[in-house]
Amino acid sequence: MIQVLGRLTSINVRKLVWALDELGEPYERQDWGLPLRDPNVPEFLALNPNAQVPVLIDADGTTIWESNAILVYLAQTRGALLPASRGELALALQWLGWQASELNPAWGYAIQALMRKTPGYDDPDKIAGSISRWSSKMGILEDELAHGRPYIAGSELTIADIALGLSIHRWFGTPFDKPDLPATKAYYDRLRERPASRNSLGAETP
Ligand SMILES: N[C@@H](CCC(=O)N[C@@H](CS)C(=O)NCC(=O)O)C(=O)O
Repeated sequence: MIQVLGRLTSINVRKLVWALDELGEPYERQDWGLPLRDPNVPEFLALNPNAQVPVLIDADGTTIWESNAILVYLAQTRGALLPASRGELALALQWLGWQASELNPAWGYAIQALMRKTPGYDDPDKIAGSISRWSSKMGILEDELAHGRPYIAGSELTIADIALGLSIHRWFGTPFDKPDLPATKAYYDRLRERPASRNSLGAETP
């Protein structure tokens, strides 16, 4: 059976859980990651030298880290959650890459300050700067979603929607004054209606 290594409080682990639930694939999950189980041990580092979760071990022993690469692997090996047309496939991969390289880095300081309440993250200018960068990226997503397609790459859910959905869950779950993003809210509600998203978008930790 597929093994998922990573705590469910991790946004990146929840990507895999959601994708596997969409695929109807049974899996076992182990609670690796701080504070539950320190990944800085030889047993874990042999699987992922970055000491980060998630790691996926497929039934045939194939072992992968990097959550978005794992999403692509699951979609390709199971023949689902990626569009068949080249144009839509490119769009899905575009938004998948954007989620990791543009959107997520924007919230770094704000999440430490407002969600995790990490000591030392209390500089009002830095909090405001992070919120401003985060809001600006969310504005890009809002403009795209305002075009009216039900999912980011077309009419069907793809792995890009899973990655974006988790980032949006974090946006709505973090306490600060937010600009109104009606298309994003409608998209988020659509994603939350999917039974397979419950274990991921239903999580209290944004
Ligand atoms: N780029 C990596 C980032 C992974 C990552 O940042 N994982 C965090 C949790 S979200 C982690 O492992 N933190 C250390 C820990 O939990 O012990 C991915 O997308 O898989």
